[in-house]
Amino acid sequence: MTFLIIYYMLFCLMFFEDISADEYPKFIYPDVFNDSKRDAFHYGTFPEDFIWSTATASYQIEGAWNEDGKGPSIWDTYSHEPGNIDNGYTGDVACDSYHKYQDDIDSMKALGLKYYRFSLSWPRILPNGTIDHINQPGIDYYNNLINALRDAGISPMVTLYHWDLPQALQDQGGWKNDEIIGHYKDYARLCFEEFGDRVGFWITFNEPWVTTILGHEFASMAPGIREPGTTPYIVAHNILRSHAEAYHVYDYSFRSKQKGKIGITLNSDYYQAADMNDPDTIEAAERAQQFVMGWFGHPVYKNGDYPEVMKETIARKSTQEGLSESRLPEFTENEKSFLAKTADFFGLNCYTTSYARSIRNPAGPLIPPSWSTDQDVFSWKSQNWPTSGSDWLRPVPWGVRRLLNWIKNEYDDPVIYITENGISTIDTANLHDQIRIDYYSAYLSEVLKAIDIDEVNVKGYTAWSLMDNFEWSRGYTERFGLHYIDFDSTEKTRIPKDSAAFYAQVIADNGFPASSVQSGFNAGFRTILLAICIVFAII
Ligand code: PNW
Repeated sequence: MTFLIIYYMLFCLMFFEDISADEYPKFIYPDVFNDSKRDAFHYGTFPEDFIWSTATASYQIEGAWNEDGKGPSIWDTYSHEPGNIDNGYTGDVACDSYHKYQDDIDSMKALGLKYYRFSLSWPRILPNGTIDHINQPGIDYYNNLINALRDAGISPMVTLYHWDLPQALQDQGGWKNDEIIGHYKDYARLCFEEFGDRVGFWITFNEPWVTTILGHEFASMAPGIREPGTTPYIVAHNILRSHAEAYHVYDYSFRSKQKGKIGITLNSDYYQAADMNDPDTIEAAERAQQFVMGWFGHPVYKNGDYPEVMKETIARKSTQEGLSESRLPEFTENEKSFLAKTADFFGLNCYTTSYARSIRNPAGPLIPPSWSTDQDVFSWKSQNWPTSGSDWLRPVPWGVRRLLNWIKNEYDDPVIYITENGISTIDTANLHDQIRIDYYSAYLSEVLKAIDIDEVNVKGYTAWSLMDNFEWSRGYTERFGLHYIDFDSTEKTRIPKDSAAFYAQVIADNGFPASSVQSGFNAGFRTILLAICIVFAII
């Protein structure tokens, strides 16, 4: 009789386990995002040929800022200026990847990665920015890195410009001076010549919005210029024209032989209308999206020109300000056709979401004109959303799915590679980063919904970042890495966090196959129960 009771209890327990396994984990952030239609975790696998990658950038990891003939970049200058970076940190040594790139590759191998996104330091290759002087040790460094990656079975995705402009070019006006277009074109051609036989993916620019707005309006990034109103629009204009030059050089002189792809990486929050019943608010959210992503996306992926709403708004305000021309520069017809459709894929960096509503009483004449005020949009983040180590970043998983759909609809269904996604924690030696596992789980589940349900053409995903690194103005206080680094140590050992094991499993499984619904614990536990039941049954 006792046996029968125990047997029955065990049987019930097994059944109960089964149910709870099916339910788990339904919501990653159950207290905040628990709409079962919108937020339920989506199991499944990614397409067969899906690309899994991690990313870094030259200034954030390399160190060796003045070694082997490298010229200074605007980030060397900016970080050496007291007061610009938290705690006076610099990228002088950073992760020391200039010397320890093999350690980076070893950690990629442990993750099971087949792709790695990194950037080239322009002043390491061209110390004064121009091809008048090529720094051979710089070329050698990237050749060694690329060859070692390929030996490890890892394909490089190379960003030409991730913000570390040669200081010598900044001294001539940087992105404000349109002579930079020719220099960028020369630099790009040299990189295709030197490395293109082994590089399948080229990204011309990383996040031009950051260079233009954070670099030239807010001054919170190098070159630290605060000239709102016109300068950011000129900077963006020159970046776009440079992008088009690089695309055509590749297309005309290298594509047929090297058979790679070339695109650009744009960043944006998803802008959610704060009131979906108010047309004015919906319009404001769309306007914000156009001012951030459309600014660059519209010319490159549509018709070589800025979004209508930007052209119209900035022209109108410029007239009100008494200017004879719009602060937003115009492309000539030739430039438009040269710029339209200059990307083989859409590189997307997405981290977070904002609410948006329109500002009904736009800034008066006392407020100087700026990109920020041109939009007539107020945007903010809900205090209810989970937090991170960065004030600008709150996890909002459903936002990435909406942003992917926005891109699909706006730009005629392009191939999309997510070239960055990730979350920060504040500086800590704690390797148990459940916050990062939650973030990646939730975001990847939404990306998979976009692929499976919405048929968005997402072909790859890149985690930012392979390892903790120099987080720009925040120095080493904010950490995005799958690997922890003690920046006070000379070894700078790359130590995997829990999120590294998690990401390795996602890569190995190519997603979240339904069988992984049952955690290892549950599956093991149920096997033992089953065995005991059988023994009891025999008795
Ligand atoms: C990206 N924002 O930058 C960059 O591509 C990386 O180099 C960087 O480390 C990573 O994201 C994390 O910050 C951003 O304020 C910096 O909205 C700031 C913002 C967005 C992206």
